[in-house]
Amino acid sequence: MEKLIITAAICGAEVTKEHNPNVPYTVEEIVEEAYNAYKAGASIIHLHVREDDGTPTQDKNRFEKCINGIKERCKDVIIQPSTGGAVGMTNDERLQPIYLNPEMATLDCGTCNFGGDEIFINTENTIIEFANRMNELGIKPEIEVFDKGMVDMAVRLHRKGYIKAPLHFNFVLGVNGGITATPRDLIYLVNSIPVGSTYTVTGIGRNEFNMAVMGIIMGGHVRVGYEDNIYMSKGVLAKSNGELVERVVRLAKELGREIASPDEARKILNI
Ligand code: KMH
Ligand code: ZN
Repeated sequence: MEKLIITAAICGAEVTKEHNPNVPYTVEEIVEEAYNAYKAGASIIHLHVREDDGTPTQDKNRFEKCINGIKERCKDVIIQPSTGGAVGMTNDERLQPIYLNPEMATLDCGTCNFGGDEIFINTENTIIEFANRMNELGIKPEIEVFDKGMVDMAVRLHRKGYIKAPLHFNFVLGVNGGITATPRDLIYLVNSIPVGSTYTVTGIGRNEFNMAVMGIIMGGHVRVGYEDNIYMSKGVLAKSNGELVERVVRLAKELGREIASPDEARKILNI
């Protein structure tokens, strides 16, 4: 089996210090959390950024400061800015970090409910626009999938030439409004992607580590981090993103899967 790529989603847009005081907001905190995850074995940092008060932002300058800081501390890590941002942001707002020419960025491939009254909107034309911008800049998209129809959307846009092979998917299972975090549904997603694609598995909340194990044993890759889950176990907060990544490294070792370095991840993902 290929080595395991671990992505750390260190910050997200929804979780706050009220949920876990270690959620990073400031540039310094974000850089420190990226370093904790990298040191523990993450080769990709999935990046959202915040204002100092925790407000999610897609501001290019704020991203630049965080990316520069992360590159200084984690010299070879792959930085993957979010183009999803937070619910309610405009497309132009969301696209800002791609103009910093990152190696990767997310490409959210459909609309879904996002808990409560929230709707995360990605129309077909939005997805095409984002894919076109990323192609122009030579950025590898990570196709974000919250439900099965998003795989089909990505495959259709791939056939039309908007998304280039080899495709790389991130299956996010367990969002309120998305596909459930069950082995049955993960297998359904994995069986629906084109041969030669790669995929990462992300389980939300208490499903984070169950889904990580599925990703490890099925030959996929794994994402963990505060964006998706803030606990080590029921009621026990993770002290850092590093602690979450360390557990994935331990599980992978127990299950006989080696961990990919950032350069090995680049080869696996064809970056
Ligand atoms: N914060 C969510 C609304 C992405 O990073 O591309 C969108 C999200 C997906 O987190
Ligand atoms: Zn995200």
